[in-house]
Amino acid sequence: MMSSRTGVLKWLLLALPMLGCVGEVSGGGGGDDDGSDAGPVTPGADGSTTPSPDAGGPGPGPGDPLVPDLTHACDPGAGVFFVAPTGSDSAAGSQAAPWKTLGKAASTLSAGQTACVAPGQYSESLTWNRAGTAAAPISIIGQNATRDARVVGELQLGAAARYVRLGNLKLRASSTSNEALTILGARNVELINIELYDSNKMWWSSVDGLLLAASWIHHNTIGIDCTPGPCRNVTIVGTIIECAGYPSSGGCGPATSFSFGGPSDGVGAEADTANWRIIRSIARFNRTDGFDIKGSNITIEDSMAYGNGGGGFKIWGGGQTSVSNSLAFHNHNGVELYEATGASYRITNVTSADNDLAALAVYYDNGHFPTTVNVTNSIFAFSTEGNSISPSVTWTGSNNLYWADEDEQLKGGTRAYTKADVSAGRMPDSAAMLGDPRFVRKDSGLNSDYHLAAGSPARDTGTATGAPATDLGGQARPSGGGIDVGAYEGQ
Ligand SMILES: [Ca+2]
Repeated sequence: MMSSRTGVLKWLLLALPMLGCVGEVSGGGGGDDDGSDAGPVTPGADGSTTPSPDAGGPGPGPGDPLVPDLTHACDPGAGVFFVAPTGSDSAAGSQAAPWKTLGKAASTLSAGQTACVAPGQYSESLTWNRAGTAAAPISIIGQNATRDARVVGELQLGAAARYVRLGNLKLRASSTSNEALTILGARNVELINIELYDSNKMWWSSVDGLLLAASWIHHNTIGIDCTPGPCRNVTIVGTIIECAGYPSSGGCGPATSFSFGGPSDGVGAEADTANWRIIRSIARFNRTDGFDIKGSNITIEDSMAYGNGGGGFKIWGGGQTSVSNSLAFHNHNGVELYEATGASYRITNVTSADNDLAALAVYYDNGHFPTTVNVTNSIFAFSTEGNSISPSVTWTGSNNLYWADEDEQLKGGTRAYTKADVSAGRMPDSAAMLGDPRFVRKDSGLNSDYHLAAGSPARDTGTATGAPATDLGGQARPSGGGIDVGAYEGQ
């Protein structure tokens, strides 16, 4: 089973957006204490399996400037200590005489120092409350990028933790700890190449300054939960968040029953959240929403949300919030926004297709607030309903391609724009187009390829205004006769 999942996911990452043969992600043995579940998704872990943008999918490319390089983190030298299952906490912490626990490292290391963790299992819970500096962080790093250093228990970054880094580790809750990683009050945290599974959630609250890079969050009750917050200045890059709400013994797959809300989001950050950037990341096969982020100034780039039971990209706090170069398919709603005070949402070069309800919906939560949604160069296709907007929404933008299953392509309150309205130029966004986007491959499951076939009406019909210089696959935009509409630029 494990190797099957490994194969599927590695293939998926390398081949995205081909997405062939992915009917289901088969079950893994994530619950085993011996850690034999090596884990398939190691974006950034090694050159051979790192999905680069050129490979056509999210994930950090080699040398991604947003992903700290841990290659030499464990090189022996001044300030580098060692932890091994065979060690002793009364030892010197040298390579020849390593410590035994991460707890010893967490209570000993000071600014600029690193603990290198040897392969093996560490069954312990600990609170890390030390402070490094911006120039000299404190690091606890697994020796190998394969995450063969496994922690079973609860690792808590406490309120005094500053400039701390965790890398190359596999984390899961113990039978008594419930959580595997909680970040409560810490500042300036870096989590690099972390796998977290079989836990309640990765819990963040009162967090300011957090980088989650090249990581894999899977088979938890919630993937990442920010409750009650605040969680500010967060960057998630090259990370896959999947299978929330599924036990690790049961595998997971694309949602077949769709729902609003619910407890098992991939990312559930619904309180006091601001200044987030999601880049080259995937939320998929979560029982409810993919990315559910309520806050201001949220930016999503080069990312995917698919097979989630709720909204793929649910972004709903206001501020200057944007989704660009991203793909949503087979969710409940592809992109789900909400009215909010001062909200200005910008959707640019997004492809949202094959969603259960709408490609894009704008709802209201606690009353109506004037909300602007600027939509440019985007494809809304093959969803059951047309885009749905609540009455206080001003719909602006240009060069979008509409192809919802029903006749109404944009609707809400007293507004209803049919296919004829699109064709006749009566849409509130300018240069709107109607037509089958002619994806390279289209089927009823997850085997569609959302690149544009030759002759697609989305080819060369976009506007250069605001269009990213590369597409979701890292290819140059424009190519050919002009900017393409949607997440992919035909080459
Ligand atoms: Ca083009």
